[in-house]
Amino acid sequence: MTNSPRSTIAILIPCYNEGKTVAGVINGFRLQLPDADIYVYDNNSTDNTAEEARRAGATVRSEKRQGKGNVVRSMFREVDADVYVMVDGDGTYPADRVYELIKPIVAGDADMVIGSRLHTLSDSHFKPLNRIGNSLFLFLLNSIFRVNITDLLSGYRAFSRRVVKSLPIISRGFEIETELTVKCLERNYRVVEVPINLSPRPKGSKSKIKIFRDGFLIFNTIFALFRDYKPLTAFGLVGLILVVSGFIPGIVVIKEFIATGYINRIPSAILAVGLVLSGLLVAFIGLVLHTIARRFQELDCQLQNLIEKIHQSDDESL
Ligand SMILES: Nc1nc2c(ncn2[C@@H]2O[C@H](COP(=O)(O)OP(=O)(O)O)[C@@H](O)[C@H]2O)c(=O)[nH]1
Ligand SMILES: [Mg+2]
Repeated sequence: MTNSPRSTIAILIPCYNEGKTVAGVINGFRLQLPDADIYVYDNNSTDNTAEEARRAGATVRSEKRQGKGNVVRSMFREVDADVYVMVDGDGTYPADRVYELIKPIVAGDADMVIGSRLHTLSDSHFKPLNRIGNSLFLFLLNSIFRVNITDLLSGYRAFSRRVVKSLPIISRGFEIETELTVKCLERNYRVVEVPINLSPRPKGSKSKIKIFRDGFLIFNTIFALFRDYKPLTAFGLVGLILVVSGFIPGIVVIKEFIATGYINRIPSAILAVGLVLSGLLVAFIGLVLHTIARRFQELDCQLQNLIEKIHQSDDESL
C-alpha cells in the first residue's frame, strides 16, 4: 500500500445488538490493517456487543441517541484520522477488500469510496425485497441527480478526512447513507465505487432495517435533498403540472369564448386561472430558491477553500 507514514486509519463500526458478530469483524480488520484504530460505537445494545468489542481490543464508545445516523455523526466528530473506513458490525462485508476501499483515498484520488454490493462484478446475497428497494431508490437518485451510482445504501465505505470533518449531516437513522452519497456528489467530492460481495448475516443475527419505516425515511430524504439541492427542477416540475392542469378547464372556456364571445362557465374559468397562477407562483418560488441555493454553494466552496488554506498554513508552521 502506498500509505504515507503519517496516514492514520480509523475503522468505525456502528453497532446495535451485534454481539454475535462484532468480535469477528474487529479481528478481520485487525488482520488486514494491524495499525488501524478500531472504534465500536455501541448504541444502547441490550446484548453483549460492548463486552465482545472490548474483549476483541476495539475502543468502545457509547452513544445514547438511538439511530445509525446519530452514531455516524458522533463518530465523525470525535474520531481523528487521515482515512476513515465505516463498516457494519454484522460481518456481512468482506474485511479483505479494505485495501481496495482505502487505496483511492490514500492516493488522493477520491473523497468517498463506496463498497458496491450491486456492481456488475459483485456476487452479493441480498433479500429480494432489499434488492428491489435499493434499485428503486437508485433509479430515483440517478434520474434526479444524473449520477451513476450502483449502490446507494451500502454501509461499507471509506472517507477522506475532508469529507468526515466538513460534511454537514443531519440524518438520524438509516437515511444516513443516502445523505452521505447525495451531499458528497452535490459538493463535487470525488466518489468512487469498488465492487464487493455481500455475505448473508449468520443465523441468529437480525437486520435492524425495518423495510417500510426506513424505506419511507429514505424516500423522504431523497425528496428533501431534491427540494434543497435542485429547487428549480423540483418546484418547476410541480409548477408545470399545475399550469398544464389549468389548461384543461381553460381550453374549454377559451373555446366557448371564441365560439360565442361569452364566458358562461365561470367556475371553470376561475379554476383555470387559479391553477395557472398557482403553477407560476410555485415555479417562481423555485427560481428564487435556486438563486439562493447557488449563492450558498458558492459560499460553501469559498469556505472549503478557506479551511484548506488554514490547514495548509498550519502544516507549514509546524
Ligand atoms: N449504533 C447504531 N447502529 C445501528 C443502529 N441500527 C443499526 N445499526 C448498525 O448499523 C449497521 C447496519 O445495520 P444492518 O441491520 O446491518 O442493516 P443492513 O446491512 O441494511 O441489513 C449494523 O452494524 C448495525 O448494528 C442503531 O440504531 N444504532
Ligand atoms: Mg448490515
